[in-house]
Amino acid sequence: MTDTYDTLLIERHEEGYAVVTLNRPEALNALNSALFADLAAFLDVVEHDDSVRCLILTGSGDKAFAAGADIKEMADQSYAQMYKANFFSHGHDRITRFRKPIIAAVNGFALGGGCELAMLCDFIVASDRAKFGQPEINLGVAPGIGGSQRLTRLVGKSKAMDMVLTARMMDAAEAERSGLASRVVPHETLMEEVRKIAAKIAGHSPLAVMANKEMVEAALETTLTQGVQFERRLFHSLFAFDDQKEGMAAFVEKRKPVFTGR
Ligand code: CO8
Repeated sequence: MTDTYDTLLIERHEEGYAVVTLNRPEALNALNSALFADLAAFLDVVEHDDSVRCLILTGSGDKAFAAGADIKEMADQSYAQMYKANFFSHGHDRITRFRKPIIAAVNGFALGGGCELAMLCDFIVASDRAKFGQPEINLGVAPGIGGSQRLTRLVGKSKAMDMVLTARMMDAAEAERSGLASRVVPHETLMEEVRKIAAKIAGHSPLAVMANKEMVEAALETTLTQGVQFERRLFHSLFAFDDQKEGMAAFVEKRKPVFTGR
């Protein structure tokens, strides 16, 4: 397996996770079609690779996670070109179909498409230097990779309106306070902290991890009653797996469980 991409750096770790680094530092990791194609291709590769049970997504360099969609690539596009290519929908949809957890390690600017990409991940751990924003209005446009919807669900209407209409940036502390980031850590220890989180997730039963992710995702798409019913049925189904027997037996026997993903 080569794991070689023009726009991504891939690092696999024996604890069961991989670090995916957006690697266009000269453009503050701006997201272009090639990058989304690479990311979709890598997700295809690791979706069925049992040695990778969690991903970390981060940006190269010290300044940005991603400073947005690539403005230079978009600037001269016509409506017909955008419509025909269904611009960025493939990348967006591929990420939403990915069944293993993705942690966004936001190491600097996460603006426009960069903020949207971070929100497409399962949760965001921010460096204390991170800055989040949806500044598309400055360019005469608007969010286009789900930002108006996901930001509103995460931080509520008032803050989302404030962000998209004024283009102001949120710092890491406000992002955590508002529910956009799950944790803020010192910039210098961001990757160390996120690696620990990824290793912890990778150590759980991969089936239980998948089910937990699926349940929380359902909360955004269903009524409470439907969501609780979905959770209950999925909970019951976990009793079909060896990992449930092992997890509960290990607790009773006061030992560490050995999960096999079966
Ligand atoms: N696209 C392309 N290039 C970029 C981008 C970008 N989004 N952001 C930065 N760069 C490039 C700069 O052009 C510059 O390149 P060069 O050296 O060749 O001039 C290099 O990165 C460094 O950037 P700066 O010199 O500007 O660095 P500063 O530290 O001065 O500023 C900022 C950092 C504040 C992050 C600044 O770069 C900035 O404002 N960037 C643009 C932020 C932005 O507007 N993002 C939103 C983009 S639009 C978007 O994301 C829409 C998403 C929806 C797409 C939907 C499709 C369906």
